[in-house]
Amino acid sequence: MSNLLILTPEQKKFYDENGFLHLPGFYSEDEVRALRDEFHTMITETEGRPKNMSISFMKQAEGYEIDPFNPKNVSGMMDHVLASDFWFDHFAEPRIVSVLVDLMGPNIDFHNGKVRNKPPGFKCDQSWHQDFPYERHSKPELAAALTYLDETDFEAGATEIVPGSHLKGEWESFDGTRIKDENVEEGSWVVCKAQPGDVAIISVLVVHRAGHNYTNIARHAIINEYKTMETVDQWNNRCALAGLPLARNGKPLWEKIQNR
Ligand SMILES: O=C(O)CCC(=O)C(=O)O
Repeated sequence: MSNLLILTPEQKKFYDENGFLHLPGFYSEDEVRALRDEFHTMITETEGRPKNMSISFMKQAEGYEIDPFNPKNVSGMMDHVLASDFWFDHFAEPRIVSVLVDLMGPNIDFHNGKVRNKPPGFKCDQSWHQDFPYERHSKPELAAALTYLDETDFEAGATEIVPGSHLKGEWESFDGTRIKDENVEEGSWVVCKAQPGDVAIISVLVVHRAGHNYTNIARHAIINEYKTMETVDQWNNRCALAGLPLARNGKPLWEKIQNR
């Protein structure tokens, strides 16, 4: 009998072997509508937000239009979880926390949350990387949950992932974080083609990169990261709500604030 809360044994095995797990349609159509509505409000009403919710805007790329869903061309936000109860519920809600319990163990804490958009013409210069050197802990027991709000295919900035790369530990980098293209074998990666409401969980050790967006439609995603209670921060994580306990002994701790 499986002790998993929400995932199938096959999904858990896939994650253990590949270092990521794509969960198509994790959010229902109604939930995606609510996510997109709230997201639109967050990226258009950017004034008067908490000071440590930092917001980045991308200059309109030459030859590309502005997507009316993202009229200010917001490319990123750190600590969007401070924006409203809705975004607290999004990272803390039992279903997503249950996924992390199934993948990482019974005691889960929040690590940090951000918005990661790819406006039309977005070029990713971050290259192949593992998240671990950016957020070092005593053990690599962290994972990111990417919630996609748009159809995101190869030419639209899809996330690219090297399956199984987490099993080789830390890869050599040329600047402390980024991995040279030639160290990633041609054809060894997969393109995570996503639909609105899909979630991808990626291990902190899996090699991945964000693609470029060659379309006139902006691509929007939320990236919430989680850690085990047992791994200790060595990065000096000052992100909002870092370390907040989310599950203990295999039980998610928070109900939706908005249902109360
Ligand atoms: O935006 C993406 O597709 C990937 C994000 C990423 O590489 C990261 O945040 O480390």
